[in-house]
Amino acid sequence: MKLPFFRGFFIGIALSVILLNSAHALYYDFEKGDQGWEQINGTCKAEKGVYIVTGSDGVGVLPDSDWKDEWTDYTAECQVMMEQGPDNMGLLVRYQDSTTYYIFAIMNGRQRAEIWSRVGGQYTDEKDIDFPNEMNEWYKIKVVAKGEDFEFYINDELIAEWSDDKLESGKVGARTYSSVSHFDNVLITGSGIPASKGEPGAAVDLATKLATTWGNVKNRD
Ligand SMILES: [Ca+2]
Repeated sequence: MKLPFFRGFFIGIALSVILLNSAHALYYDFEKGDQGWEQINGTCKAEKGVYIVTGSDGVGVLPDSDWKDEWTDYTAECQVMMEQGPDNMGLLVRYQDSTTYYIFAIMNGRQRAEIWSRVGGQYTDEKDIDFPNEMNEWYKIKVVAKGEDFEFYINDELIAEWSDDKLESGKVGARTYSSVSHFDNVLITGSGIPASKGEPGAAVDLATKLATTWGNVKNRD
């Protein structure tokens, strides 16, 4: 009578491991350089374990070789810190080229967060949210993109939701406007996105544990 119970128990654990870790990530911690990130505008460099973007319209994006256009829905997050202001630092999603993307930015000068679109060079201020913020302080910003629906988080708190259909696909980048800003721990999860070496959660190690667990389950037969 005990065997079926234990078998179910172990299968349950194995399935939990699969479900908890099905979201693999692209992950950039910049500890060993820029990890192939491409400077588009302004000055972008990896230094002392962070990615520093400088300029009015300073833009760096992850390498094309890491990305597939079919990854339209994803969650992108990073940590940001403004060293010199006064304007803004932001995460880019659905980035298609140097003139076309969505921006989620913390604006130091205006003390708020702002959502912008830029399409063919045409900027639109889509949404503004009051958000007091300070120089030299790290913030975690996150965008969830799912079809035409978007969620925006700062320090894991949902601060805005928005729907838009202008841009259906595109990768992730970092941007500054009239600031020197630091970016770190860029993490992108979503369906089909593979595991990265060193990503939080160490998916490869868990896969090994999972195989062991399944082996144990089989041995119990
Ligand atoms: Ca780092």
